[in-house]
Amino acid sequence: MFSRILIANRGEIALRIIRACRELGVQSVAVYSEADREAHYLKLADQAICIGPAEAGESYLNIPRIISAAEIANVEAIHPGYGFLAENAHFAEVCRECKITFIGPAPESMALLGDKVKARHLAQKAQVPIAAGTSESIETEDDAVAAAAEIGYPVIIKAAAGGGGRGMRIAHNEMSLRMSLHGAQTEAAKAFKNPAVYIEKFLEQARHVEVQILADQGGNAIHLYERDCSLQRRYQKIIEESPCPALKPDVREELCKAALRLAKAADYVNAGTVEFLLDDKDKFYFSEVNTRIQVEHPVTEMTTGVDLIKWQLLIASGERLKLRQKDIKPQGVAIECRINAEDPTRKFSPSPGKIERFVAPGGRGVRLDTHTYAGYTISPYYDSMIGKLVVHQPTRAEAIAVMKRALYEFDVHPVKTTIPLCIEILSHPLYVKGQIDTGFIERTW
Ligand code: MV4
Repeated sequence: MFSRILIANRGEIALRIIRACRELGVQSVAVYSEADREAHYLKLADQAICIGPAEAGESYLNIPRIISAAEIANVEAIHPGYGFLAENAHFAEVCRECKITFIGPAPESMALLGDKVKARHLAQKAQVPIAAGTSESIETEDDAVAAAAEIGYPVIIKAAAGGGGRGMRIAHNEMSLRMSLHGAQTEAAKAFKNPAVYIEKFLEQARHVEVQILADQGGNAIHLYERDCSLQRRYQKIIEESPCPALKPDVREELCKAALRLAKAADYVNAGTVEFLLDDKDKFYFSEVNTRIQVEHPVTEMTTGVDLIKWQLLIASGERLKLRQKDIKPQGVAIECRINAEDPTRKFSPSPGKIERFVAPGGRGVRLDTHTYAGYTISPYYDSMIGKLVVHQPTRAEAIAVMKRALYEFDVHPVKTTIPLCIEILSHPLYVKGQIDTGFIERTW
């Protein structure tokens, strides 16, 4: 195992990784921007290094500054967390050149899976179903219209270098496709420095189901079953749960096996997530691979009892998975609510500022992952998530009841949060029945 690692991230995930390091006897080096100078989790790390101003481009996204901090602290490895540099294959390459272990996949598998057109080809090769769509990127309106005529409307335009919803456009007919193409290309160019887009059949009212996997450097890979992440708003997840309430046992086995075939075809090493869309006829289609630890990983930790961050460190340090597939026996139901500092009366715009009162919920089967507390000031520079509330109970009905109770207890003031929205969703009859899909939030609120 490593003796010292650097955490190239901030907030609750930095704290989550610091905690795992402490438990493993690994020294942790935190980095921070000037905006995060006062954060309490920095005191829990063995060392903390300022890497620049608040703007992410000059701190958490700045490769030379992160590498300099890693050199000064003499670390063996860097954990990127999620967001920022976590899926940047160039950063992983720079780490390799500097002889620092990147706690994640090889740059080659990140680059392969980061290109969604190549990832679709790989899925086909691995006999993983994909939605009808173009096999190459599309440049002109006429090519887009010809492709859509074959696929059938509605279609969805996706950025080849994208993911997570940015640069996506849905078109229900030729005119809207023609009108959307250029905007999607421009948005993709701006967000990902690559204008390439491709087109897929848009699956309406599908569920977003993702499979958690762990793969070691010796070619061993296991899955840790699925999470249902259908409840999203503008491609931001709000509530995630496991197991997916709609998945039949035989479909679940096929889905998880398909995820492993794809991971193996990509020579994947690390924790990872294979995303699928599941339609109302129990058919699933590969969507993308997330080559990082995800925000919602605690859902799977609760149902399987496996510490995913510890396994990321063990795998990166060269250890083999001692977990076998047959040892993974998910128990009960876990639900996660993301607590964002957002104002629902202002279209959920970020609501930064000082938290004056912070009374955290607790009790049986309740886990709160947060870096915040009374007196903490939420910075306007970074995303608005201030924590994740996760419950684990024997049944879904009990998990919903405990989550609602915990959300009622949770008192954050005067910053506005998504706590009331989460309570509303958990009280909705369709949510209670598990009848949710990717369009549910936008249709209902
Ligand atoms: C789709 C889709 C329907 N059909 N692809 C969104 C994030 C990215 N990871 C994949 N996403 C989707 N891809 C096809 N062919 C639906 C989504 C989707 C979604 C779409 C609209 C509104 C909310 C959504 C929430 C999750 C996924």
